[in-house]
Amino acid sequence: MQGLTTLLILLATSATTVSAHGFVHKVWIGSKTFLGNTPNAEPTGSIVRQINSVDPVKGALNPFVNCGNDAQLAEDIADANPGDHMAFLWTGGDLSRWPHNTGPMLTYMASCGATDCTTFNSSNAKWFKIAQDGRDSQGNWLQNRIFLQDNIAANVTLPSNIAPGAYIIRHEIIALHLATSLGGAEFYPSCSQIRVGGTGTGKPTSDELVSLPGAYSDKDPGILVPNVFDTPAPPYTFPGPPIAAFVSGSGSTPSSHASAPGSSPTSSPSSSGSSSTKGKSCKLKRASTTAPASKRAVEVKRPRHISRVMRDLHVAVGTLSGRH
Ligand SMILES: *[C@@H]1O[C@H](CO)[C@@H](O)[C@H](O)[C@H]1NC(C)=O
Ligand SMILES: *[C@@H]1O[C@H](CO)[C@@H](O)[C@H](O)[C@H]1NC(C)=O
Ligand SMILES: [Cu+2]
Repeated sequence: MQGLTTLLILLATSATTVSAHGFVHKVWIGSKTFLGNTPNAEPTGSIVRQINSVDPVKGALNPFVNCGNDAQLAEDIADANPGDHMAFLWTGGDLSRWPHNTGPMLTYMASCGATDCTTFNSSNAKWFKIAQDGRDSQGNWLQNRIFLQDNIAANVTLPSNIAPGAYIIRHEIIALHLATSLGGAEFYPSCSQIRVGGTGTGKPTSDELVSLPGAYSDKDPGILVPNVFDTPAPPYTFPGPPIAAFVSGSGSTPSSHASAPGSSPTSSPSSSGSSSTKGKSCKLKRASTTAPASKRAVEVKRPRHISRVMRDLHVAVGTLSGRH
C-alpha cells in the first residue's frame, strides 16, 4: 500500500511537469513571424488573441471553445495572401514542448465582416473549416510530431482562392488522451487576426458555416473516442463540418494523412493539402531539422507507448487531485 502511494506521488509529480498544457507561442504567415502573448502576461501588440490560462477548455458547449480561455481582442492584424503557408507553434506555458500527442488538429476561419478584426467579437462568428489533420498513413497522430521534437509547428495552407478580407483564423488542437470517457476531450483553440489580400473569389456556402461552441457535441465520435488507443489505429471521424468545398477546389493536393489504414470516407479528407504542399511553400527556418526518414521510422514506434504513459499519468493526476 505504501509502495502504491509512493508510486502515485511519483506519477503525480512527474505529471505536473508533463501536463503543463499550453498556448500558441508563435505564428508564421508567409515569411513573417508573430508572437503570441503568454497567458496572463502583460500583453504586447500581437495578432494572436490572448488567453488567460494554459488549461484545456473542457466540454463541447463551453463558451471558451470559441477562441480559448477568456480570449481577448488582439491589437494587430497580419497581412496574408491566398496560398500562404502558415504555421502555429504550440508550447507549454513555460515555452517547453507541447505536452500532448493524441488527437487531431483542425483549422477554421471566420470573416470579421467590415471590421479589421481588432474589435470583432467572435462569439457569434460563423466559422468554416479549412483544414484538419488526424493520423498519418502509419496511424500516428500528426499532433505527435509537435510533442516529439522542439520547434515543430502545425502547418496550414491558406486556401489558394480565398476571397480577400479580414478573418479570424482559429487553429485548434483536440487532445484525446482522456477522451475514452465522456467529457474527457481537451480543446485548445487559438485565434489570430489576418487580412487576406488578392483577388480570390472562394467563399464557404451558408450550410458550411458553424458556430463555436455549437459545431461539436461531447458525444461526437471524434470527441468521445473509447477506442482511441486501440492498435491498429481505428478510423477517426473528425468533429465539426467538412472542409469547405471551395478549399478542396483550390488546387491544393488533398492528402491521405488523416486516415488510418482502411479508414472509411468519413475519416478523410485530411488537411486540404497542408501536409502535402507545405514542403514547397514552407519558408520557415527552424532550429531543429526534420529527422531523416530512417530516424523518423524509429520515432513513429514511440508514440503509442508514450500515449499510454501520458494517459495513465493524466488519469493518475485526475484521480489524485481532480485536475483535468
Ligand atoms: C464577446 O461577447 C460575449 C457575449 O456577449 C462576451 O462574454 C465576451 O466577453 C465578448 N468577447 C470579447 C473579446 O469582447
Ligand atoms: C510542418 O512543416 C515542417 C517543414 O516541412 C515539418 O518539419 C514539420 O514536421 C511539419 N509539422 C507537422 C506537425 O507535420
Ligand atoms: Cu493535459
